[in-house]
Amino acid sequence: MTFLSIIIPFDTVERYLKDCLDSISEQNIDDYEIILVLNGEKENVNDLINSYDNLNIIVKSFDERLGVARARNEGLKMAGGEYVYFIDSDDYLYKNALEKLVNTAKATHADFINGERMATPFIRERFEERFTKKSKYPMKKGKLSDMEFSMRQLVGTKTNKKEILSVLHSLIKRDIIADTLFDENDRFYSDYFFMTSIFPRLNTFVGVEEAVYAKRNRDDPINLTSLNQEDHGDAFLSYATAYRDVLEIVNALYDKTHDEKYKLLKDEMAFTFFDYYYKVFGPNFLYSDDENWRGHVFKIMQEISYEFNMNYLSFIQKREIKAFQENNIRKLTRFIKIRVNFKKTIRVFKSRWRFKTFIYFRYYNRKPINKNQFMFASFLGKFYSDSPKYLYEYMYNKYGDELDYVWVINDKNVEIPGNPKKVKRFSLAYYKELARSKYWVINGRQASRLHKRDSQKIISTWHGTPLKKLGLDIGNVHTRDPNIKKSYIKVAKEWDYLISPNHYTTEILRSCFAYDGDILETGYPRNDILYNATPEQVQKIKDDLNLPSDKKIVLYAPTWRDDEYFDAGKMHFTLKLELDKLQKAIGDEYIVLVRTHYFVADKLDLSPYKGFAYDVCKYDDIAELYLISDILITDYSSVFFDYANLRRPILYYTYDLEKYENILRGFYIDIHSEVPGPLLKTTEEVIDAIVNIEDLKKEYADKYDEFYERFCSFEDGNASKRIDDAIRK
Ligand code: C2G
Repeated sequence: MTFLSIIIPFDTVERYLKDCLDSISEQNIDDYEIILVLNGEKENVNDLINSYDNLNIIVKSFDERLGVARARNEGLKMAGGEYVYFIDSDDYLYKNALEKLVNTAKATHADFINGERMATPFIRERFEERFTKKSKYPMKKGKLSDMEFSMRQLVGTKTNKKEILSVLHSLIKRDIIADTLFDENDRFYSDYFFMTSIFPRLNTFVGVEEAVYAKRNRDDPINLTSLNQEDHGDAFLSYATAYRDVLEIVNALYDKTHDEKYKLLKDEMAFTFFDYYYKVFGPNFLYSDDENWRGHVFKIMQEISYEFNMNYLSFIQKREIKAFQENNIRKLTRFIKIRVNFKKTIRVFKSRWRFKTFIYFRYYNRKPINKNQFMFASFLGKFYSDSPKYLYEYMYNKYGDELDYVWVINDKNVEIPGNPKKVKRFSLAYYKELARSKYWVINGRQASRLHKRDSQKIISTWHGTPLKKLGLDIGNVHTRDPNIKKSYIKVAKEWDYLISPNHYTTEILRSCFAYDGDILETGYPRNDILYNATPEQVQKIKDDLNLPSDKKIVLYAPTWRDDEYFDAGKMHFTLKLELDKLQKAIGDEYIVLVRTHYFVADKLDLSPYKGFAYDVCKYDDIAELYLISDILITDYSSVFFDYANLRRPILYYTYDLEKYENILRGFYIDIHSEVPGPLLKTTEEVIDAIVNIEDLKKEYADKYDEFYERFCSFEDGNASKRIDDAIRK
């Protein structure tokens, strides 16, 4: 008899399945079968599966989409192992995680063996890297018994509170499961009822330390929605309701059997739930004015409140829980208010940004506004560049000292004509100037915690004609903030003018930010220079950069990848363009300027290509780089829409097109047929294109004209003037 059956339901996202299978193949286990249930018609996945000839995979395919419960049931029907183990195809295991469970099973023959599940927004490599650094993970057993440790993980860990009784990452004896199945009608909570059904039959529990399962945050293709992403109020209600129902089942089991394990489980569940209520939903209760919702929550909380073990609670917490039991909403609200305000006050003094925000709202925002003051910021204060730069220069030339100007710039040594006041983003001076500037000119989203005052105006220039999906149009946003989409809407509501370079962008901006304010279809100030620059100016840019004058210039400006995330606003980037080959092939005639996206935090080492490849990542203004270059290589970055104003050749180095298009973002236009240059997959193809650039120009001439007409025809070097006319009217 096989020892272990691993059941994996697969719906979409092959790359995730690859992570999953890779992580299993790194476990040192034998005597197992992997039952992979393919949910719907899959073409490429077979190649992937076939590449694992070291794994014993049994594939069961279905033509229709089954849903996770049905897929697991199909797997269960085939599972012949002594133990069954469930893992989702988009999750993966930390090293040795399953191996540890299996070894424990072999040593103890326990009915139920589990390890810790951790939610993670990271791609696999980053997770491991981060996990290794953070000593506080995984859970430590401390004084807990095997059973307590196992129960705690069964109910939810500190990083993964909203999972009740998950079936994931546990070895369960096959004969105990017998013919129990998942409820196929229950899309979200099928785990709970499966677990509570088999629970009475489980006698021995073992929790294994440092056996970690990485649960991929949010973009869960099988369960589709995660509680995290739903509306907070509804999420809480469904969560609380499920909790109450499961608690009821466990309670009934305890009443019937007086078996200690049910009491343990119940206490753990109530404890986890209380923690969640106290930190997240108590405060929500306070802020909600939806009486219906409050009524429901109150009722459910009242029922659950009797389950809390009061010995674990503090004096204040006990009184709050009693308020539920006494049916006293007013008293409850008062308690929550006191503790929430107390916590807020403490927090203000605990972190610098909170303190500054506090000063901003309470002090600076009550001072008069300077109606002649403009505050400009580009790319989070990282650069003096983009449309804010060109609008500023236009206004400064026209109005001089009649107006007051402030620039948000993190490096105060950056030279800015006209000597405006410079402030570092999020410094105290920044908040002060923000509060008194009548106009904010920004090229992205302002921080959502800042609100402009009624008479302030925000001119949002945005920063590019979108190719890749933006804001609300993105299926799954890869960040750690579950409410990011709400924040997009809230932030855009504060804008007074939004600048658009073409009709196409206008429509997208309306939908991706649900924006219904004024849109000025003026073209981009940042592109004015592409029409107005003199040959002397262009030469000066080259000279300032110390570039050889006898070589032609290729600018390589790729965008960032949502999954290469390692910290807020910081991304990894791996250079896939093989510069050595490029240098060999075109080095006599060309040099290459390499410029990564401003989110990318990795530093490039171009020293091996000295005299051929130049690092221009820190150069402020990419428009100036456009002006000096003869060819642009990009991928999915909006840079090519601007570059097309110069009518110079554009190549697309899209080595990861499939992933980017289908998994990470999706595009607004058909990149395969609508862009004015070739999509290239390898360095060799890039070289070939550059060598034959004259032929390519001819080949793409008509497409380029069409493209120019559609995306660049508003531009004529006067966008800044048009904006100034409109806002100063
Ligand atoms: N940029 C740059 N260097 C790069 C890439 C981008 O200086 N290597 C600048 C360009 O001005 C570009 C802008 O940043 O237009 C936006 O970059 P994108 O690569 O398009 O990515 P993103 O910041 O996600 O902007 O609607 C705009 C885009 O769709 C979203």
